[in-house]
Amino acid sequence: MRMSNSLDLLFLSTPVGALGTGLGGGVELTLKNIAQAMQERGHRVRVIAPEGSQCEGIAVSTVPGTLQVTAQTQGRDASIELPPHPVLGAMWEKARQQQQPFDLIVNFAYDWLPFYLTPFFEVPVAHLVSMGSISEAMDEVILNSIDRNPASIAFHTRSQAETFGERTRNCTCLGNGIDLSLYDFCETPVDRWAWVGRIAPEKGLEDAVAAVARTGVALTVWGKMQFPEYWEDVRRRYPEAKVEYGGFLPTQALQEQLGRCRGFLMTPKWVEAFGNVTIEALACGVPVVAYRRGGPSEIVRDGETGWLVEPDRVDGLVQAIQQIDKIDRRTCRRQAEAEFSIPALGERVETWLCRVWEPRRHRGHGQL
Ligand code: HBI
Repeated sequence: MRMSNSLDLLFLSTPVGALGTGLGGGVELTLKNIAQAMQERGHRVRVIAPEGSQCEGIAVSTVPGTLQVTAQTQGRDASIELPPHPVLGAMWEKARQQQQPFDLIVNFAYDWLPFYLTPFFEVPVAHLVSMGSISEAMDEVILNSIDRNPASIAFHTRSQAETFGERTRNCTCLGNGIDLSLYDFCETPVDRWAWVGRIAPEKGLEDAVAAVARTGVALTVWGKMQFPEYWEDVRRRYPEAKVEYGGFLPTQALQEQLGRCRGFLMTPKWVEAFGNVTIEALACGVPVVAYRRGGPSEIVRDGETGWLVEPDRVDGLVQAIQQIDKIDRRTCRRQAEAEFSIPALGERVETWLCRVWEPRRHRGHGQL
């Protein structure tokens, strides 16, 4: 459905890192791709993000301040904390000051403050929740927002939404999308497997290394080296595994390397909200072997574009690795084109925002 009139959209980025540094993880690519998708559909987008942020082709205004601690390292009973001079507070103060000309604000931060501030804003605020349930405090503020305005909260996948309980059952699930023109289909792979993601315990790298140690295949790991001691520990536990670290690459270089791989391993220990790297692999024609857990389990078509493995079963990973040649690489690319292109994502996001947007009702004059 195409909107008769175009929207002025204000996107608020994650406060854990500047756009383009990789510190924001998947949500950096998500914000960039949704901004691109909405601009291609004739809407106007401006982004507010931490100092140092860059996002080509998108108007970004940056604010200084102390970065927010990442929520997934805080534990379920963690209190909500704001450091001195919080960039999160500065971003939302800027949004408050600049909100008037916009039809909608879209929040990409997985933080308490944006959800709490929503009813204080004159412009409607929509939230794209970028991770599964992590803490009581975040669950509470997200579920209260759903009670107040169910249309305003969107997730990436059903399994991610379900981690917050059944009160999310009517919420929109957007999947995700990538610019497929940046990903080249590779017909003939080399004898190498790939693992891509922030190198952090919730990503379960140890299982992928255990599986390649048992199959003898070569594995390259690409992504932000967030916890070097975790990397060293995994390497020490499986000294015989043929594993190398390929660094944190920008999309262009990553897709070149990733595309040549025979298969892609996804071994998340947490419920991955989506797993952008899953569709990046498919876009290059690389079959995906993933635990049947979270986002990837709703993306991979078992036996067609990869194999789904019982969670935490390394022997299941080993079997899938040994059967990877049964998957047709062209089918992988075709699924990415059908479901995960920028236009496909744009269609889903526009439909969602239509439901949140409301014609700016004439506001009374100071009525209580
Ligand atoms: N933690 N506090 C906080 N805020 C975020 O926006 C955030 C985070 N941790 C991880 C994260 N965002 C992204 O890497 C994921 O949402 C993809």
